[in-house]
Amino acid sequence: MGHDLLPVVVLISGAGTNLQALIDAAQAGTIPIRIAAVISNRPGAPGLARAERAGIPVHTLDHTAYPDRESFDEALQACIETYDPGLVVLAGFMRILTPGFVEHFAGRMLNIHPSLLPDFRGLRTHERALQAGIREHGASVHFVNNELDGGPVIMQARVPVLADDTPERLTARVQAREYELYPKVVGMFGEGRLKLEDDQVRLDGRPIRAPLDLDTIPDSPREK
Ligand code: NHR
Ligand code: GAR
Repeated sequence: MGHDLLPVVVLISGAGTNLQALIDAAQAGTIPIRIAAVISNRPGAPGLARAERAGIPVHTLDHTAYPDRESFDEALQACIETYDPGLVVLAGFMRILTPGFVEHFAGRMLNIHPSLLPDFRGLRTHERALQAGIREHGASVHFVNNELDGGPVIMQARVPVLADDTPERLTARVQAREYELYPKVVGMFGEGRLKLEDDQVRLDGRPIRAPLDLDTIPDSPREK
């Protein structure tokens, strides 16, 4: 116990509150990972200070300094590779990644998306969910592939939409669950329990036939 920590590189663009949840879980020893580095595409992203405070190396690769997406992604890949991570985690990372980059990290790159996928891919999900009048919303963690927000979903957290909701209140309700959801999935990946094989998510070697639900996760085999 406490050994064999999976090196993880986290990509951010903003506040880094999901990064903070991962830092806290790693520091508490509740998930077997080590955050090897944090990289932001936005100079001055508040999440960078969270990493620095935790003693984690940080890098800023400003996408506006690159002539095209391919050259940005090549630089990003080179920076990530210096840490030889077993997992790349997108945590509020706002740049669409090119096919070459995605293929390089296939099966070892996760994203958290603020909706119950496949509903509301893309941006401004909370606003769109309210406009659609749905009763239930949430967040999803998925393996990243070249279908934007369309990679195989691993686990979801559900929240109710309330009658008098505003986008702000709904966002806060979803994000509170994200801070449980993302460390849970990253921890399971770190334990070697999650794999992607032929576009199929496997938990403990068995294909999952639907996304897992944070509130009803099966026990790990050794706990049975
Ligand atoms: N890249 C690939 N290839 N596949 C995915 O599933 C990805 C991805 C990169 C990021 C996160 C995603 C989300 O959870 C993500 C998933 C940014 C945009 C976007 O439109 C869309 C989806 C996501 C992140 N970005 C604009 C762009 O031109 C810039 C928007 C901005 O800077 O505010 O890259 O929602
Ligand atoms: C999170 O709610 C995440 O789900 C969402 O942005 C927020 C990032 O917050 N991600 C996306 O919208 C990806 N396009 P954070 O920087 O405080 O973790």
